[in-house]
Amino acid sequence: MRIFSGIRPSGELHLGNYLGAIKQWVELQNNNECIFCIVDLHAITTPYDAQEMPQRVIDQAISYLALGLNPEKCILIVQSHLKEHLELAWLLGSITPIGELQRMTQFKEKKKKHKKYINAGLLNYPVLMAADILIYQSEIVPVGEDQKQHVELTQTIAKKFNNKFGETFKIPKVQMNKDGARIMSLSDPKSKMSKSDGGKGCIDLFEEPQIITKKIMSAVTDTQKKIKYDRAKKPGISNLLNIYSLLKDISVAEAEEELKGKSYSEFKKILADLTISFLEPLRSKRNELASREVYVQEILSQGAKRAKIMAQETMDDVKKKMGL
Ligand code: AQP
Repeated sequence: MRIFSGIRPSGELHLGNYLGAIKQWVELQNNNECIFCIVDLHAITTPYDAQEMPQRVIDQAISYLALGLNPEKCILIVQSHLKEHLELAWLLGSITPIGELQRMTQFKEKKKKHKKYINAGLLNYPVLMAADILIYQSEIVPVGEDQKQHVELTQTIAKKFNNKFGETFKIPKVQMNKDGARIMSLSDPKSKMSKSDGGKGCIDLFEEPQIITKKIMSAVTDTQKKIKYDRAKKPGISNLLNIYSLLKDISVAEAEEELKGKSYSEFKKILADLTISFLEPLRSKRNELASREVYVQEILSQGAKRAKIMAQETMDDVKKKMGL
């Protein structure tokens, strides 16, 4: 299967990005043709620092490698290195109804959050995302739940194009990791863990162990005592159980069984230690790679060369079909 997915270099990668997306990528690269992207063109649709961007991109590539992406098994690219993504986005924009874009949940949320930064790029984000996916004739898009709506819009756009101009694009399917699809904020377990929220609710993958412990120990729970999964009534504890079961690769029911009789603070301490020991080897790998930036740049430039061949093939076909 051809697979595509990406993450914005808009901050440090967090546990939600890992459990929702990257964990799946690491498994999928073994038996599929995967393209994983650093979507910097999407990152400029919300406030960012242009001076910091080049380093953010390289740091994210280093993190991808440290987390287990293997350039011998997958293609790693930076979105802005391939102008074909933008070219296709413009063409797809011409068949995408504005109403579809205006009803996207992410657009509505980001519009509320960045009141002084409501730009056309933010509205058009899903069209560029559709281009990212369709340009490689991707069949599967592994993402967290928050991106499901955008992949569904990609399907709509692809079908519309195929109907109007003739069979061109494969229709991609969304793939979500059942339990990791939505990791919630530790400080507000009704909102998703998010890079730009940072702070107490978000565990960065490479942050200091003492800080991880502090954040988990102060995670919002409830006034009861029982460690039981119930998203509606016990969102905090359910989120912690979810994280625990994913890090241990066991089911939530097994996690409940293991933790039976423990107090909330005992559970939090166990989870903090587990998270730290899970992340420790990844941190060492990242530190080791941090001194090899030239090697990492080379991986990205090789990735761009390989991806360009696929992207150009699709662009030639699309332009011909559209009479351009
Ligand atoms: N909390 C989450 N739980 C599960 N999956 C998540 N993802 C993000 N947060 C969670 C998944 O990670 C991938 C990359 O997302 P992104 O950074 O490109 O965009 P995002 O969804 O907007 O991520 P953030 O962390 O919320 O970033 P900001 O704050 O910059 O907008 C996607 O597959 C996403 O589903």
